[in-house]
Amino acid sequence: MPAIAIIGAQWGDEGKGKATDLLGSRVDYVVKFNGGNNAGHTVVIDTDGRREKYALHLLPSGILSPNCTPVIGNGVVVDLGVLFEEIDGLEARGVDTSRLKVSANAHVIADYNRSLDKVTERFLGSRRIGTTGRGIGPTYADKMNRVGIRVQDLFDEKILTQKVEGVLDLKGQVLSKIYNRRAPTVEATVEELLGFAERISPMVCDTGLLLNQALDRDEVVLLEAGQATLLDVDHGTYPFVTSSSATAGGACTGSGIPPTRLDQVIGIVKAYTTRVGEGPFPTELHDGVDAAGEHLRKVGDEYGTTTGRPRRCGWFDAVIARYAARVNGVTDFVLTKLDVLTGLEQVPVCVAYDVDGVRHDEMPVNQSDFHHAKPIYEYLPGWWEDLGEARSFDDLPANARAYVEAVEQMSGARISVVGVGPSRAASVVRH
Ligand code: 2SA
Ligand code: GDP
Ligand code: MG
Repeated sequence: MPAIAIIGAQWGDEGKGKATDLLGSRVDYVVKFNGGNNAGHTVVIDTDGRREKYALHLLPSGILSPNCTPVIGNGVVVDLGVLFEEIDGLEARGVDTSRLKVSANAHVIADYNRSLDKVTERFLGSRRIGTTGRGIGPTYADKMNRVGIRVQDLFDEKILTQKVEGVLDLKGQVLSKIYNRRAPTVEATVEELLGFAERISPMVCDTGLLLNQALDRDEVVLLEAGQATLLDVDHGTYPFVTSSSATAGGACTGSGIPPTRLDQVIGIVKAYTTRVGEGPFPTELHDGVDAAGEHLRKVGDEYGTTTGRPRRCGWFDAVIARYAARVNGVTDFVLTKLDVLTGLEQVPVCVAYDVDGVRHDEMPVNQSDFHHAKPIYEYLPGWWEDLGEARSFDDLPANARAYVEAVEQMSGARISVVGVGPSRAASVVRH
C-alpha cells in the first residue's frame, strides 16, 4: 500500500510542513529522510478559534498528528541537543512525542562540524553559500568520507572514542591550524555524545525494516523532504545547494524504502518563488528596484523559519517547476500561497529563459548560463478578492482560477490542491 513522497519543487519553504500536516490524519508514518535542523517547517493549526503555530526543524511534521508515528530516517543528520530541545518544547505545549523513532544509521552532528560550517562560511567571504550554520555540510562530508559518527555508535564507548579520535585527528588540525579556532578535545566530544545515549536509546531502531513492514501491512507511509529540488546536491544549483538528496530518489535512499514501493510523488510549489542563501535566481525581484519583491515578502511573511533571514522573492518560474516535475516524477502538485498574489494588476510568470539571445525552454545544462539567464515572462491578469475563505475551486475568482490552470499547463503535472492561507483548513482540494 501507498508510500507517498512530498518534495519541494523550488528552493525550499514552499509549505511542505503544511501539506504533510494536511495529510497527517490519513497517514500512519511520516518520515524525514534528508537534511537536519537546517529545515524549518511551519504548521498552523486553528482549533475552536485558537491559533497554534509550530516551527519544526528536526522532527517530522507528523509529530503533530496523534495517530501517526514520526520517523527520523537514515538519510538525516541529527543534532541530538536540538532534537531533545525540540521534543521538550513540544511536550511543554501538550504534544505527545513518545512515538518518535530514530534510525540507528542516521549520522550525528558533532560540535566540531557546527564550528567548521560557520568558520568556513566566514572564510569564504563573498564566495559563501549562505548556509544555516548548523553543521549540515561538514557532517554529510564526514559520512561520504566514511569518518562519520552514527546514532548506533553512541552505545559503544570504545568504538565511539576510536571514531572521534579518527575524525578529530584531521578536523582538530584544520580548526586550529587553518582557522585559528580552539578544537574540541576527544574527551569533551565523547562525553557530550554519550550524554545523549540513554535518552535516545528507546527511540532507536532499524527504521528501514519498520517502514517496509508497515507497507506490508497496507499502512500509509509519507516521506517528507527537507529543502527542495533546486537545493539538492545532485540536481540543484550546485554549489549553492544543501548537502543532501532532497528529491524523490533521496526519499528512497534516506529511508530504506525501495523505488518500486513509491506510489505517489507530491511536489509542493509556491505560486511565486523564494530562496534563502546565495546562488542564482532568475526571477528574483531586487530590493529597492522592484517594489513587488517587498510586497511578496511582507504579505507572504517570507522570513527563514530557522534563521529568521529575509527570503529573496521573485515570480513563479515554470521552467524550474517543469524541471522538478521531471526529476522527481511528480504525480501531483500542491500550489501554495495563491492568496499572497491578491492585489496585483498583472502576475508575471516565467515561461522560458533568454541566455545570450538564445531561448531555453529547459534548465540550461551549464550552470554559468543559468547564472545569467533572463526570464521571458507571460503576464496573467491579477485579482483583488481575498482568497482566504475559498474552499472549492469555484469559490476562487475567475482570474485566480485562470492563473492556476495556466501554471498547471506549464508545469507538467496536475495541481491537486491550492493553498489559500497558512492554516490547515485554508486549502482548496481539486482532485
Ligand atoms: P545548509 O545549512 O548547508 O543546508 O545550507 C545550504 C543551502 O541550503 C539552503 N537551505 C535552505 N533554504 C530554504 N529553507 C531552509 N530552511 C529554513 C527555513 C532556512 C532558514 O525553512 O526557512 O531559516 O534560513 C533551508 N535550509 C538550508 C541555505 O539557505 C543554503 O543556500
Ligand atoms: P516548508 O519548509 O516547505 O515546510 O515551508 P516553511 O514552513 O518554511 O514556509 C512556508 C510558510 O508559508 C509557512 O509560514 C506556512 O505557514 C505558510 N503557508 C503554507 N501554505 C500557505 C498558503 O497557502 N498561504 C499562506 N498565506 N501561507 C502558507
Ligand atoms: Mg522551510
